[in-house]
Amino acid sequence: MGSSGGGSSGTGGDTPGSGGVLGSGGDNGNHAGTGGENACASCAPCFKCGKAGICDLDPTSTWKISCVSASIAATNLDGAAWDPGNVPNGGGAPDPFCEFQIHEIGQRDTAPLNDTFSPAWNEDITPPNVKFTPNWVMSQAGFWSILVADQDGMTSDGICEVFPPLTATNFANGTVVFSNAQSCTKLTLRLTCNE
Ligand SMILES: [Ca+2]
Repeated sequence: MGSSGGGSSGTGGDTPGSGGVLGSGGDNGNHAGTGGENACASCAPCFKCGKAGICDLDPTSTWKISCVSASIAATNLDGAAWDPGNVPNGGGAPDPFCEFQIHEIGQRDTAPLNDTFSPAWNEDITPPNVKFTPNWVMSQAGFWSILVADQDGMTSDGICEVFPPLTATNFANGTVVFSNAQSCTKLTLRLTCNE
């Protein structure tokens, strides 16, 4: 579509309009306006051209969430070693795993890593059976959490749990870092466009 009687003519459009041409940088003609003022440069996957001509988060796009890494305090909140010396993988350091959990939908865990205070999982923990979109995860704030726990055979000891209300800025940045949450001195998550 061309701008009708448009103000300043842009350049770079590929479709002549009546009385004008598409605005500069209009992507496939979708954002041609008078003078091209609403034109975006091409937007990255999971983002779309917003009103101000800036690429905004597409709230219906599909993402995945990964647990990247954590730094864990030397002892638990009671000041005790995570693992006593006489258990499998004992000797003080925990065997941490990271989990996305949400009420009534389920959970998804990383594998536990043996005997480490600085686990680097880099594993996808996107919850099962849902389309993980910004709209969905923002609507579920408070109902889901990220849990880091020490695997102790049939049971586990909590290390930290966070209930982040993710924001558009978090998605734009990609990396989400928590500091000093219970016994996690640091916990890093990553949001990745999955389209
Ligand atoms: Ca353990």
